Amino acid sequence: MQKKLGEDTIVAIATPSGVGAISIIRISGPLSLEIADSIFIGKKKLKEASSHTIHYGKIEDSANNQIDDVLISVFRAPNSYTGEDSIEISTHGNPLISKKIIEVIVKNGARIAEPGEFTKRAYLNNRLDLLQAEAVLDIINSRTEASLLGARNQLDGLLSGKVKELRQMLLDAASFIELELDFTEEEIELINNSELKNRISGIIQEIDNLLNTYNFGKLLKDGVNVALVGKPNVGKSSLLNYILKESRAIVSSIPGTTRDVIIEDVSIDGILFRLYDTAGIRKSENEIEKEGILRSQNVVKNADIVLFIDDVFLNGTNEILQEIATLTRYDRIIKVVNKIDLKRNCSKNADVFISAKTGDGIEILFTKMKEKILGNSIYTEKSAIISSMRHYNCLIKSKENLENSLISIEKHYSGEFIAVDIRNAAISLGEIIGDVTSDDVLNNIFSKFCIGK
Ligand SMILES: Nc1nc2c(ncn2[C@@H]2O[C@H](COP(=O)(O)OP(=O)(O)OP(=O)(O)O)[C@@H](O)[C@H]2O)c(=O)[nH]1
Ligand SMILES: [Mg+2]
Repeated sequence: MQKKLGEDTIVAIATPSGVGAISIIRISGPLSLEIADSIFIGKKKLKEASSHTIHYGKIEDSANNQIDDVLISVFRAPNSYTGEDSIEISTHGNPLISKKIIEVIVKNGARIAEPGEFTKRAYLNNRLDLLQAEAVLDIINSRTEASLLGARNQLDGLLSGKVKELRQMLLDAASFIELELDFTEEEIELINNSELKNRISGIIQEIDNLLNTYNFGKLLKDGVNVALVGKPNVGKSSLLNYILKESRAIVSSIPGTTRDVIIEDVSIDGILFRLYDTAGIRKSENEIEKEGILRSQNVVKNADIVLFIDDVFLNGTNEILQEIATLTRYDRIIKVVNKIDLKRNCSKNADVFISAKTGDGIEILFTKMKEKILGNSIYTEKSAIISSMRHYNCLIKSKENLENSLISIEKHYSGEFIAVDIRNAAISLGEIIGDVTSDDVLNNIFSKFCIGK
């Protein structure tokens, strides 16, 4: 797709709807300054203002009635977020004011921006690559420190840098092969097959490393689903309440207290965990309880981590553990024994012993939960991580092409075939940063943004 620049001037409110100290209206496009001048009464014309300056004045409607006094920031192309001439108008934070101002701006020649259109323009004007544009959305939507850091790194170009580096290595390899084809008469070998295989295998390894970060990256971004399951009365709801530091779920000594699934988010060391407190699992004839137990089982199926909770007393919990193991992967289960305040030397087999009453062992439980997420991934704050299905699919496509090229080398096919596979692999990597991207992909990405971004 040809990158084409926005020809019309767009406007939108950039701050959340509702009442606040100030609201900010954004205008971007070739007529930004002209349109702003047609409604703004200040000391001087904005047309004459230099970039990155702020101006105080009043905004009037078409009948010369004053709407508000405002501050206007001027950003001139190409040094603005979108890369175009842009204006930001700070008004008093009343939605009626911003609505009126946007109306007069539209009357004077701008049109209302589509969701994400400012960022789309930034991308089309090469202010950001596609990965960075997507990171802007992630930054806005991040709800924990960890996901914010991931998005921040992506905006800073950590992942773009990695992808570009791999793509360049592929293009170099393809060029060597193609160059060699030009010299076939002379029998010149610029790069021998085993060297080529090594290089490609090395790149596949790097792609695999990125692919391996996907689960982790997605969990950081979307949160980790944690099921609290076990027999009735073992203290699942008590544990939920302890972690949340509030009496969220009803706790009672009567088995079968919880029926509906109770869902609460909590951030532990910057990672978002979504806790699901569920109905205790047992054979029950009660219709409501039976429905509750069915729901518990569904929660287990969708959980990233299953806290299988038992207490120091109960026997015969193995049956339930076995049932749960049919609903999830065994390595997702953490076996927890609760109520150790009542019986110190419990001989049960578990990953962690806790008391939801005193809080004993709960820090260790948190550590185990984090270990389950981090797994073997070697994650440092400066690791390139992928968290989007789109990026994952592009990497898979690239890897498949490279694997084909390895087979072609193995079978001593002509260099043309090999080069085509390698170039295709490079194109798939290019799609991640948005070198070649269809309108559909772009629309899909930017439609997820809010208006004004
Ligand atoms: N001493 C002690 N009592 C606990 C502990 N955890 C829970 N309890 C008690 O155990 C009983 C059951 O606790 P709940 O949290 O309601 O148990 P549950 O697993 O949610 O039970 P259901 O919702 O019926 O499946 C209550 O009387 C709690 O006060 C603990 O660590 N120590
Ligand atoms: Mg309960």
